[in-house]
Amino acid sequence: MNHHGLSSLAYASSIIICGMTFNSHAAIIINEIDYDQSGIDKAEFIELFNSGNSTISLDGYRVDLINGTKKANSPIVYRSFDLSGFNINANDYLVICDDAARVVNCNYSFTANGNWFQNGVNDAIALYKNKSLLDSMSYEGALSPFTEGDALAAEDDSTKFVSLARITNGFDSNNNNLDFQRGCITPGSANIAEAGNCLAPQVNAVPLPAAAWLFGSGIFGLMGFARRKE
Ligand SMILES: [Ca+2]
Ligand SMILES: [Ca+2]
Ligand SMILES: [Ca+2]
Ligand SMILES: [Ca+2]
Repeated sequence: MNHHGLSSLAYASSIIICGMTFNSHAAIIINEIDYDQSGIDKAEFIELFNSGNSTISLDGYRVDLINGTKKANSPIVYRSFDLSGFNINANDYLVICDDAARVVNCNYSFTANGNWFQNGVNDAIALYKNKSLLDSMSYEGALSPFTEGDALAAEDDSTKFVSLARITNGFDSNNNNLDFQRGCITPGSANIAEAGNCLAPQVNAVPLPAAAWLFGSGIFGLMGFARRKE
């Protein structure tokens, strides 16, 4: 097969991947994200939720973080989390963070020294099981194919103790703008809509053994650059 033929084949494959249907009944969903805090972002986290009625093994699951700004039509995965080896019980959560001393209920911590979760504009987060896209959202703008339904209007706010959270907790209609709004920071517990005054989140009195999670988790970071927005 000549070079031109290979390119055509790759192009056809990408069309099929982009046209892949979302699983509207995926039990594991992206439930809350916090990518922006005051000063250097050191308490960023991702919260997943098991909306099903049984424990689910995350073998083969991964979360990708996607930078949409470099080239409009070719978003770049800048960080990826392999979740193999973890389980989530029914109606329970899994929290991914950098420093477990700064994020309560963190299950999967690693060392990035903050700023590992880009602030936008138009970035995205996606949950896969093997090659199937189970759930995704873009933030601070649309980013195909990761925006579900309408692009989210709400943004994280570094001046308040807020995140982007599913309100109602755990509910996924596959429309980012309907499903997410600003919430008070609640890693590892049910989301609460922002109602004017969110209190500073609690942190772990006794941090989880971060190093043990790190070496057991198989994380691999790609191009972990980050930038701040004012
Ligand atoms: Ca950030
Ligand atoms: Ca925040
Ligand atoms: Ca979804
Ligand atoms: Ca939560």
